[in-house]
Amino acid sequence: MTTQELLVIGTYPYWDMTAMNAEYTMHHVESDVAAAALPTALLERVEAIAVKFHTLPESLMAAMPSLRVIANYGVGFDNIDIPAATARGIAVTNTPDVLSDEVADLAVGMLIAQARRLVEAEAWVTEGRWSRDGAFPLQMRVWGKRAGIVGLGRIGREIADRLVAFKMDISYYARTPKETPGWRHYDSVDALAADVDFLIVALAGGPETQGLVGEAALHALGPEGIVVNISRGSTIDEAAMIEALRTKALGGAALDVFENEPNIDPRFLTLENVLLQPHQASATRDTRAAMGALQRENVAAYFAGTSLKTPVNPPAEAFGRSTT
Ligand code: 8YV
Repeated sequence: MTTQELLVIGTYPYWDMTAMNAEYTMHHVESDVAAAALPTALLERVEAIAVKFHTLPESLMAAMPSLRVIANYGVGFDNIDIPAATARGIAVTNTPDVLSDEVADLAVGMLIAQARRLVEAEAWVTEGRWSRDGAFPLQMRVWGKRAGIVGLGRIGREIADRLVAFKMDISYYARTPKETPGWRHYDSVDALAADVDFLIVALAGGPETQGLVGEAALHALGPEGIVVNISRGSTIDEAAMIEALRTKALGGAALDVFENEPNIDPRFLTLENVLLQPHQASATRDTRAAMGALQRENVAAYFAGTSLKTPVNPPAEAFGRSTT
């Protein structure tokens, strides 16, 4: 244990807790609300935070004048007020790349599960309907269909690569065209949705992508279409999606992310054309171990005064460790 102090916010696997506890004087709380209630003297001297899943509002940053680095567990950092952190000279880091394949795997799995109704098909067996009622109803083909990827970042690209192996025709929405093996670029989500069978949302969360997949896109996708979301609940207009699913204007949805997790809109539970997952796209032991390790590498780089591994706001060089 060193005298370097680390404020750890959130619920971590034991291996991360053990590692952080071995490397730092660790102050652990389960939430940002609990962090705000810590003794003032502690908050005033802590330079580094490791946060998982919880929000990090400006009010907490304001209560921590020595804070210089926030290491986020996760590639998405919409839980952190980045402009406020930048304005206060606080570096923010995330955990990209190490989870892209994992998230892409789940996206493809969810798409197949929804199109082929794997959950209902299993119930058909376990509830005795196979012997009682006969064959399970015919379902939708997956391979060879037209896929639209909304957001061709690291995760979107992994999803597209996998769908190529399913002989799909790939189109994507991005603000600017990317270098791809001939995939079609759209600068409008609505236009993309009109031209595909499956819409897979892989956008970064945050104000810029809030409701980017709206009612028009969901209706354009249509009664035979399926939307898959492994990004953030905020990227799809959730009320419009629930209504489109209810009226069957949209064929189906496979969702790993929601507004207001884990207290999701109860109307989702009344829909028969959805596959609902508990925000688990990156949640394998291997990938979560890699995410925790990368988060700690960022904290260690800060305390060593070296470049942060994966900074998300202005250059790590701008934020030296305080010498006081
Ligand atoms: C995690 C995620 O579930 O990386 C992300 O952005 O959404 C997920 O990998 C999240 O970080 C909470 O632990």
